[in-house]
Amino acid sequence: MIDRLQELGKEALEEIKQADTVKALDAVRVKYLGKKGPITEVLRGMGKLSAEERPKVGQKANEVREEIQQQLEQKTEELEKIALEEKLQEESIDVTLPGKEVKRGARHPLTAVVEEMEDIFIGLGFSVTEGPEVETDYYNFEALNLPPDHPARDMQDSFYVTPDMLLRTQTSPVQARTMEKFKGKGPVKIVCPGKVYRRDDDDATHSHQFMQMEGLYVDENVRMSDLKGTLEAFVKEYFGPDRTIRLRPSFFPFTEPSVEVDVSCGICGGDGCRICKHSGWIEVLGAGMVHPNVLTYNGFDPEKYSGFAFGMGVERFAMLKYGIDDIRHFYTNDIRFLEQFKRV
Ligand code: 2U9
Repeated sequence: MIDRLQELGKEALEEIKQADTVKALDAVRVKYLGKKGPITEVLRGMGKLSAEERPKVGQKANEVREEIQQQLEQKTEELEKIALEEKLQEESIDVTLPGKEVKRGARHPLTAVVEEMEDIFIGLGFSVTEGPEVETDYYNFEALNLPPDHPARDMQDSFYVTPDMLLRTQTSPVQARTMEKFKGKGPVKIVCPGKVYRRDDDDATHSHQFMQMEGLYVDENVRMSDLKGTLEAFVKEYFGPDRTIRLRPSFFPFTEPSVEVDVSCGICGGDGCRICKHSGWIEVLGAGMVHPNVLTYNGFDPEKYSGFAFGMGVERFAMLKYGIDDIRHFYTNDIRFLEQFKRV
């Protein structure tokens, strides 16, 4: 029996030596030291031994067991050390390698321009208000004094969704909705930026979808001079302090009187050049005093209140400031175009 134990010990130590993974070592442990292992088997048969043999065999069994145990521990430690070293080697980072370039995005130029415009108007006491892009015929036209036979209401000029609903053609319905919400009590002082839609053929200066920024100020004693001062302050802040504006008479159904607003040319300083078509002025805005009918339709008493309104195309302002010659650049998403506005 002692020989058998000796043999088992030798076999186990050999297998431990051969094992090259922790898993393989575990299998050796189960094989030799497990409940069903050969050493346990030998110990179970000790009952049949003489009293003289029994302690000797017991002692040998314990020795063999301890030896296997100790070798297992030592080998486990070795293998774990090797595994750790391999892992560290695998995960090591070469800090001298060049880093991967992280491509950073940027605001779309129209977003940047809208935000800049908003900031200027906020500085002049306006709040920013937004509204739905799919509008009812009522808010888009009727509340703005556009009679049913007005050419702008032609089905051919707007994107109608149903006979009564359309993609808004201007942001003015947001002002109409806001006035209604204020229930005839001023002041209302808001700017409304957003997308608008018109059935136009796209070319260098027209887009069937574009952005507007409109403004409305309704209060007691609001005058044309307030309109002029507000727009002048805005233009100077947006284009630069050396720029001025001039007003020319015009017509819009929602304002009376109505004006067209020009800004002095930034290229020639007003002397006349190719950009301003030799006039020294560039048309940038429409505006006027809110028509009494519009005040009434939207719940304000025209005897007590007056107001001014204005509207502008955001793309036009962006094109003039950054020298962009085609409105379609804003919507074709050419990265070479967009990248130029990273710092704007
Ligand atoms: C209410 C009352 C009045 C908004 C106005 C204009 C003049 C105007 C155009 C400029 C270029 C549109 O983008 S564009 O084609 N806009 O000329 N818009 S006054 O007047 C309002 C709006 C709402 C309740």
